[in-house]
Amino acid sequence: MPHAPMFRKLLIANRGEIALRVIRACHELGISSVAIYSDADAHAPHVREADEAVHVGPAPSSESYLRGEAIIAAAKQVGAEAIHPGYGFLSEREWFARKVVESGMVWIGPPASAIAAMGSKTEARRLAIQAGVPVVPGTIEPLRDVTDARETAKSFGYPVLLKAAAGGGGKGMRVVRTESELESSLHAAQREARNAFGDDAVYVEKYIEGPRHVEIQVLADHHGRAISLGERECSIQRRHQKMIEEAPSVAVSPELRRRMGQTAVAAARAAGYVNAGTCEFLLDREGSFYFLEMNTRLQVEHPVTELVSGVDLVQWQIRIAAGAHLDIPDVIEPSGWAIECRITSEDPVNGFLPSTGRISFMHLPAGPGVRWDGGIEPGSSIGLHYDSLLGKLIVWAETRPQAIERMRRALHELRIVGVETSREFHLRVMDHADYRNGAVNIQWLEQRLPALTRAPIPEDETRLAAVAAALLAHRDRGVRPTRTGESRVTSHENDLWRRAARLDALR
Ligand code: MV4
Repeated sequence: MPHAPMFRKLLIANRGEIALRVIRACHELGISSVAIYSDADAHAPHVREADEAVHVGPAPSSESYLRGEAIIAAAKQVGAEAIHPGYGFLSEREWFARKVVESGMVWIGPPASAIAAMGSKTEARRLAIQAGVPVVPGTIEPLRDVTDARETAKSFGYPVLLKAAAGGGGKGMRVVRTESELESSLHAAQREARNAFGDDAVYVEKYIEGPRHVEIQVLADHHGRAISLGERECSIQRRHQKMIEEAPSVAVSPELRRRMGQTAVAAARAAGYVNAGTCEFLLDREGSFYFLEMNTRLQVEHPVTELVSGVDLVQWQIRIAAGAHLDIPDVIEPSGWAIECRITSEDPVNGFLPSTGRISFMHLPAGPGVRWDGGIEPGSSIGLHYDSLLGKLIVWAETRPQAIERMRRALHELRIVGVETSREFHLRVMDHADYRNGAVNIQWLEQRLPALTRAPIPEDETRLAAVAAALLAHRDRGVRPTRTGESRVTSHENDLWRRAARLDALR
C-alpha cells in the first residue's frame, strides 16, 4: 500500500509559528488547511495563510485553544478529516486524542494509550526498564513516607533527586544533598506535586550532576516500522525552557548515536508508539545515557533535525496518520550542522520579563542556509495570553563553526522593533568561548546568566551612534564611495556595529 489516500482537509488546533508550519506542510501535500483562532488572533498570520478559519473563543487559552469539544465541533462543521495539534495546548491530552478519534476523525499524533503511558513518569520508567532501556538508578513506586525515602536514598547514595510521578517540566523536583534535608524536601516536593498535578506521588532517583540534555527523534508508522532520526543537543536552557538547540551534538559519536537511536526506538515500541515522538536522555560526562521521558508530540526544535536529515517531519506525521508506509532508510547519518535560536518577546536584561507591544517594524534574515519559522508580522500585537515565542531562527551549514558564523550573521540581520527580544542574548551566546567549544551542559546557561544578560551600552551612546549612522548613510547615498573614505574600518566587530547602525538608520 505505497499510496495511502491523503486527507482533503485538515484542521490545525494551534496558533503562531507552529500553526504556520503545519499549514505549509498541508499545502505541499495538497491538503486544504483550516485554522482556528481566538479574539486576540483574528488578524494573525496563521488565520490568513490557512484556506479557512474558525473562531473558537475569547483570548484566554482556556476559553479558545484549549476548548477541545468546541474545536472538534468546528472541525466536523467544516468537514475536516484530521486534526493536527502542534505542540503545547491540547497536543498531549489523552482525552482529546481519544475524542478526536471517537468523533470519526484522524488524530495526527500517537495513540491516546501511548500519550497516557508516557504521561506518567513512573509508568514511562517502568516501560523503559521492561524494554531494557537504561534509566537513572532509582525507584518506580511512589515513596510511602520519610523512612521509605531515607532507606531508598541511602541505597544508591546522595545527592538524590525527588520527582513528581505525574510530573514533567521540573515541577515537584527537589535535589537533596544530605540525609538531613530529606524530610523537608520530601514534603516540599509532595506539596508542589499536589498543587501542580493534583497528585502528590513522589519517587526518587540518583541525581546526575552536570549532564547534557540530548534527545532522539523517532518516527513510527502503523505497519510496525520505527526509526530514529538522530539526536538534538538541547542543553542550553533556562528554567526548563530551551533557548538554543542544535543537531547533531558535539558529544555524540556515530557509535553513540546508533546506540541511543536503538534505545529510543525500543522505548517507543514498548509504548506502542506511532507517529513522531522524542525520547529525552541525560548524557553524563562519562558518555553514559539515561532515558528520562518521551514527548508524545512534534517539538518546537524539530527543524534542526529536518535540516540535517533532509526529512520533513510534519509531512511525515500527516502521511503516517493517513496510513502510509514509512519509506525512509533505517540509518540516516546527519549531514552538516543546524542551530536554532528561539526568538522570544522577553527582555534578557530584566530577568527575561515578558515584553508586550505592537511589532512596528521587522526585517527577517535570509540567504544561504537560513530558515525563519515565525508567527508574527508588522502590526502583530504581542500580549500576555500566549507563550512568548515570536519565531525560530534556524541555520544550516556544513560544519559547526560555519553554522555559528551563519547564525551570528543572521541574528545581525534580524530586526524586530516594538517589543524587547532575546536576539542580543543569542548573539552573546554565539560569541561565548564555551559555546564555541561545545563545552555546555544543562547548568551552563543559568550559571553564566549575569554575563550573558548584562545591560547593553547606555541609551545615550545608542542615540549618538544612530545619529552618526544616519549621517553616514546620508553620505553613502549621495557620494560615490572612494578608496580612502571606505577603508578605515578594520576590525570585524566594527564592521558588525556599522552594518547594524546603517540598517537602523536606513529603516
Ligand atoms: C534529572 C536531572 C538530574 N538527575 N534526573 C528536569 C525535568 C525532567 N524532564 C527531568 N529533569 C531532570 N532530571 C536526574 N536523575 C536533571 C534534570 C534537569 C534537566 C533535564 C533536562 C533538561 C533540563 C534540565 C534542567 C534541570 C534539571
